[in-house]
Amino acid sequence: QAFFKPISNAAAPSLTKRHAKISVIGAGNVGMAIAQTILTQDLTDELVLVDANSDKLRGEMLDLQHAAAFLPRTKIIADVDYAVTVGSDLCIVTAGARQIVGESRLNLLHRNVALFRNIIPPLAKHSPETILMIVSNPVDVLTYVAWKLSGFPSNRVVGTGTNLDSSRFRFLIADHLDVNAQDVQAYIVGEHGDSSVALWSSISVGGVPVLSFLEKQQIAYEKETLESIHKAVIDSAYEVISLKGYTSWAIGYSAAALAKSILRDQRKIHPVSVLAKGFYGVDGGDVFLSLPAQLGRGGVLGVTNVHLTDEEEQRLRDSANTILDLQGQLGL
Ligand code: 6V0
Repeated sequence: QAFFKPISNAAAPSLTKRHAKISVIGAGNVGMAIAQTILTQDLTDELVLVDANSDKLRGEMLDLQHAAAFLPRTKIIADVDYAVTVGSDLCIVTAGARQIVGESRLNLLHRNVALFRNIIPPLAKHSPETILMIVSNPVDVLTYVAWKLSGFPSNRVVGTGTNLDSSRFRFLIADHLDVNAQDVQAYIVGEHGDSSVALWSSISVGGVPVLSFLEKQQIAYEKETLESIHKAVIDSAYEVISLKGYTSWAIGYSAAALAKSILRDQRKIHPVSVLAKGFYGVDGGDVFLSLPAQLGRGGVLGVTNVHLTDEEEQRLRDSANTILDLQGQLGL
């Protein structure tokens, strides 16, 4: 006896109904923060977790499943085998090796490239139409590596890049001016990390361009004050890591916001790592770095034409060269 008595003559469900599937690779601090934000924001019908550590993976899956009574209905599955990701609309890669004390950044990169050789080809094989979102660090270089290893068109490979740096930037500016961070439009572009570029010339609050407002009101502002806010953005990741060991919540929200723009075709503009060749004078080679890009169901739809000062454009090219230098040592 079935629990429900079926409705007689019910029509079969429409096969054209959208069914979204997101796979998160790496069930560590970052992968789980992303997974839980995706669940609470009701962004997908099916959430898949993949990790190399099967016990941790099963534990995380069960722990999330046990919240079913409080969450939008989502099928949560997990497996060490990539076959479970088949037909994903979006694959978010957070798997990464941890830096060993004394290890160089380059050595860590080589280890992460080796991991990506085991991760990206099976993802691409099981979901040839998917969009790849890379979170693992160094995110710009690894987004390039994922693009190369997947053979996907560049609009379907994106790195979370400076989306997180920009949200830290907006928080600090909002805190400084005592306004809502959602009213602050401000971008950090370039490399996610130390050589990132703050676009001061395009900051606005509630539609008011901040720098020209200050100039018109003849309010003196110190270049050092602005630079110290940018420096605080760069330092903030190191500070959180030194205090709690890793960062997770902000990258969780940041990646979920990108997932929403992509899967719901929001066509919002986010500073994310995209193939930057040909934009803003970046022409030294195939390099992924963050630019303000429009995201939708097709992935990266375009890059916006923000006005950059000569100094900002130069810094962006320097940021590109830093990444190209690293990439040149990979032999891909
Ligand atoms: P973590 O907690 O060590 O998790 C990494 C997970 O990856 C672990 O659960 C591993 O078992 C798993 N893993 C390792 N190898 C494989 C493999 N071959 N296949 C599947 N899973 C594997 O690290 P955490 O979650 O803190 O960080 C993950 C990555 O995100 C690191 O590279 C961070 O540097 C990076 N971050 C990137 C940010 C960004 O803004 N782009 C922000 C924060 C962290």
